[in-house]
Amino acid sequence: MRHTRRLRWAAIPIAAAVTFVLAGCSDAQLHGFLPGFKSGEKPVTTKTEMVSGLWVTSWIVLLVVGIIVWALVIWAVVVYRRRKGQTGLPVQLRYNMPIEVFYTIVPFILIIGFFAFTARDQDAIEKPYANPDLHVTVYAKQWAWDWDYTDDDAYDPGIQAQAVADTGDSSTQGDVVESELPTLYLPVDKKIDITLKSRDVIHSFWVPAFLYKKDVIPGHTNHMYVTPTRIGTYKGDCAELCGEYHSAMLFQVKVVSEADYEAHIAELKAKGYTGSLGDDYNRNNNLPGTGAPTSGGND
Ligand SMILES: [Cu+2]
Repeated sequence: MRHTRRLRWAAIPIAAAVTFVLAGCSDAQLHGFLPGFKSGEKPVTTKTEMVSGLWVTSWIVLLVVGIIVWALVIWAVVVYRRRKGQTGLPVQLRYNMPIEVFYTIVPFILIIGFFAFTARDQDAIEKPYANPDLHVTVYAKQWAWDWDYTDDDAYDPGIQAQAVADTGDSSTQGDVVESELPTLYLPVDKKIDITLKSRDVIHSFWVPAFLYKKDVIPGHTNHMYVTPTRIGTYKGDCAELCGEYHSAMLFQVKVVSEADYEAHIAELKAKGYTGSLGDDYNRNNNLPGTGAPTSGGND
């Protein structure tokens, strides 16, 4: 009787504390501080909730394991510490079957669990769209990006990030001119099939706010399937060390309304960027399957 009453008294502050802690969580905290989450705003793409769910759940499980392990370590250190007057080795314990079975099976179950959930989510994220609304081809090149708006017969050649002129002001040192960054326009709420191709070496197309990146490999076509859901400008990087100016291989993604997207395409066409900047501009055309060159002639 006294025991249950004591439990009841303990339950009230615990419940209050848990409610208080969770209610005080911002959107960023609930999503494990991953980029792109803002209170009261939609996720950046249809897939970011899934990625953050996997991330946060993994952290919670691993923290629980960590707390148990740390508690056991501290307990062993405190309870079995050497006391005054003790000499020699303490009683040695080995071949304890129940403990060995326990610490083999528990990590095994954890690894199987992490694998299963990761495989399930990756499968969903990588699944090609059966009927994409839009096809875009991204060409990575040392050290910038070309955008090919395949369905709209327009393209946009990119240059590598330009440093802001050095005025001696240390606060702008190392900044880049944002208006000159290669900028990929994507219409909001459309299923977009992004084809990823490289003109030279291995690069990686990474938009941190999309919580996903994909390597761009010469001679191999990759895809990213994305449905952006929040209008905005998002930073992008090349995430694969690709040479001297890898760090200048920056870009932006602008998620815009359909009207703004159409306007941008019209703007590109007005500049004369009609058609496509296709594989012909790849630096390495001597790739398996291209058929050239077949023999080592000097002609
Ligand atoms: Cu690169």
